[in-house]
Amino acid sequence: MTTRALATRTLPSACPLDCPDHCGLSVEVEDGRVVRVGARDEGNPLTAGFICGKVARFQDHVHGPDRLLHPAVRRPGARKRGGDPAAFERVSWDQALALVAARLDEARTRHGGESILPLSYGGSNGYLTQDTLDARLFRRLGASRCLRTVCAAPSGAAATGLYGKMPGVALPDFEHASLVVLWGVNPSASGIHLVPVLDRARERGAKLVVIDPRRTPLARRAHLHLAVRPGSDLPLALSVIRFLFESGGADARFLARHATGAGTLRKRAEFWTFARAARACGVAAGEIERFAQLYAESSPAVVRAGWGLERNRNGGSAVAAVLALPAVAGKFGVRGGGYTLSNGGAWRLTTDRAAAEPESGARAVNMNRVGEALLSARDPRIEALFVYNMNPLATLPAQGKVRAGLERDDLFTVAFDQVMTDTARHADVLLPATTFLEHAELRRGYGAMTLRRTAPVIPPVGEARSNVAVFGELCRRLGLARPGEPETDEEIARAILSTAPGGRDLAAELAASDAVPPDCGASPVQFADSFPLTADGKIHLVPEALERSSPLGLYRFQDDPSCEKFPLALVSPASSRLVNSSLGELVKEKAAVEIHPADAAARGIGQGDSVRVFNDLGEVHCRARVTELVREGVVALSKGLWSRHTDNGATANALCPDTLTDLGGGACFNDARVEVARRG
Ligand SMILES: Nc1nc2c(c(=O)[nH]1)N[C@H]1C(S)=C(S)[C@@H](COP(=O)(O)OP(=O)(O)OC[C@H]3O[C@@H](n4cnc5c(=O)[nH]c(N)nc54)[C@H](O)[C@@H]3O)O[C@H]1N2
Ligand SMILES: Nc1nc2c(c(=O)[nH]1)N[C@H]1C(S)=C(S)[C@@H](COP(=O)(O)OP(=O)(O)OC[C@H]3O[C@@H](n4cnc5c(=O)[nH]c(N)nc54)[C@H](O)[C@@H]3O)O[C@H]1N2
Ligand SMILES: [Mo]
Repeated sequence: MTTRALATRTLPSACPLDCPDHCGLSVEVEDGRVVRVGARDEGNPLTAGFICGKVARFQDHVHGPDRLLHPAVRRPGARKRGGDPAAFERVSWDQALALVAARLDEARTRHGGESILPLSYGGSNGYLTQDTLDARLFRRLGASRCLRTVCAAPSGAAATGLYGKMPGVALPDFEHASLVVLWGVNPSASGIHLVPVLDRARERGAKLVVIDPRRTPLARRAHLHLAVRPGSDLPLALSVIRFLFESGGADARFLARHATGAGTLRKRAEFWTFARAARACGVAAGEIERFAQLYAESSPAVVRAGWGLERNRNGGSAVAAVLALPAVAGKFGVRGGGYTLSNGGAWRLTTDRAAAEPESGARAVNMNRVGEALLSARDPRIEALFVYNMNPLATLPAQGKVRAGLERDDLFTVAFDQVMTDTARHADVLLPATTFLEHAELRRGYGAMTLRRTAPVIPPVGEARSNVAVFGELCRRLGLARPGEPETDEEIARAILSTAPGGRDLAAELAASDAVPPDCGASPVQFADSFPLTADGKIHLVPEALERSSPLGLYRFQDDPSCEKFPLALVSPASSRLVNSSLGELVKEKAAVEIHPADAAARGIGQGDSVRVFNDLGEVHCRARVTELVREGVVALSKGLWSRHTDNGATANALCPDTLTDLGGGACFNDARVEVARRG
């Protein structure tokens, strides 16, 4: 037998997964298969040189045994309970789409469009894969509107209210800072390209402060680590604001010129002495004072706010207070000074023209309450659920309710995904989706300030189809397509790019260049190159809209929900193995809950013991990892785990309440309060 050397081709791509970094990728392809994914240096200096361990094995996701290769339908009579992955039989695309179209049409005719609920979030952050033809389909059907609040809703509300989502300090510019504050963010897992930048800053003498209940890898190297209790960032930030005003560290001239609401903010912060903040946060008052002084005296000082601080009852006000810090202290106007949250707002592109259909006035369903919505009888009841770009059973709060909803045998569920997820196992119809290596994409980073277009590097695996193809076809089958509307990837991309303000021809720029920067440039200095995008160009420290929508008013602290029965706070942060729940099929090891030695000892729990983590919502059976990496009173279990990763199939989300954040209707994952006990 002769072996033929296969030609290897190296093709460019870019990662659209939900991560700030937006890596350029170099993909090696052999015989239509991806064999290696590595870094590509052009276009985004932030990510040059290396990529994360997850995407470095993306070929195992693309060509792995869990990949959905063809459409399938639930066998007649096969119940949903238990989510048996063998309950499906293969059908053709024509059969699958005919069935989906018929059932959507039937739900609409018999119960009204609102009986249909599309459910999607950030599986791909690409512009083409969300809010384009899917929006056209569901808006024209009059379907219930899904509020995408599972992440960034409180942060987004705060950032919009205070600054109109002003672009932040570019991540490579952190190198110029003399103080970096990592607030509720763990770049070592969730955006790894910031780590070498921080190393360089430290080599130049920069100080690092980390505010996190866990001793993250960067907290271990920090000059100061404030291991706050989850949900207590608001008092912490307010105590620093109070200090700045009282000690002369507030920049009165800057505030007078660029901000409104400083007086009200000052009043609301007055109560928060270091001693009071220390009690709320569970850290020493002296440590808080050290931080406040360091912040007051350092410039350039940059705060990297993450998403860990938003996922609780005080999340919106906490983010607002943290973002107010650089305004109060006058930290803007120098390279490496200011704040960074999401830079997604640097791109003022919308998908409206691609959808070609205005948002409908149909009822809104907050995705954090989807379990509740699926189980409630409210009029009309949800009869058809269409899940795409999301794995809600693994990622939404109140997992018990979500599971019970998905187990409804009278609910018609479509799961459109790349692999057999926990959610997909409960579907009536499975539709196989392409990955970004198999379809065209257009994406901006939300950390890196770059926009890129990518072409597929391999043909679709099996019979997988792209979101654009599937939603376009469903529009046609349901008689909802209209001639002349954008339909192809190219037409949709052009429609989106044409929404660029200021008459920029982004399509032409992207044709000529690998990656293009936003209007403010790829490394703007705040208050030199980028200014608040609020209506009057000012910072609104107490925006009226936020004041009205927070339950107690902005910057008012709500106490910790722990109780005697459930004294431990459970946090469920990003892990370096998964992107949310994506790639979970590649993780073979079982999960462990991290618990502090003192908390473990008090419960007779030893290293590696089988434990039960529980509260009134549910319980998770897994191993214990006894470690000082979590503070006392806090336990940690990664987000995004699949049912296969625990002994009883439930994950952290089974313990997370479906209460909502003070702003934006966001998820309160880190308000989960639990007890842990040894099993067996
Ligand atoms: N590898 C990997 N990268 C990812 C993701 C992933 O799943 N895996 N997810 C992506 C997405 S969607 C997002 S939103 C980002 C999220 O990434 P990050 O912004 O880093 O957010 P989290 O991982 O949720 O939490 C960050 C840190 O906040 C801490 N924390 C928890 N509660 C609190 C609190 O109340 N106050 C403070 N100060 N800290 C708290 C946690 O211990 C954790 O170390 O990462 C993105 N990048
Ligand atoms: N306990 C706990 N849970 C959390 C969090 C937490 O802090 N704690 N954080 C949350 C956060 S930050 C977020 S952002 C959410 C995210 O939650 P999800 O949006 O559910 O994100 P993923 O788990 O990555 O699931 C995305 C799915 O979309 C699929 N997909 C990817 N690309 C495409 C495509 O082009 N077409 C189609 N049809 N499908 C595609 C992927 O295969 C994957 O199964 O999870 C949240 N869940
Ligand atoms: Mo997220």
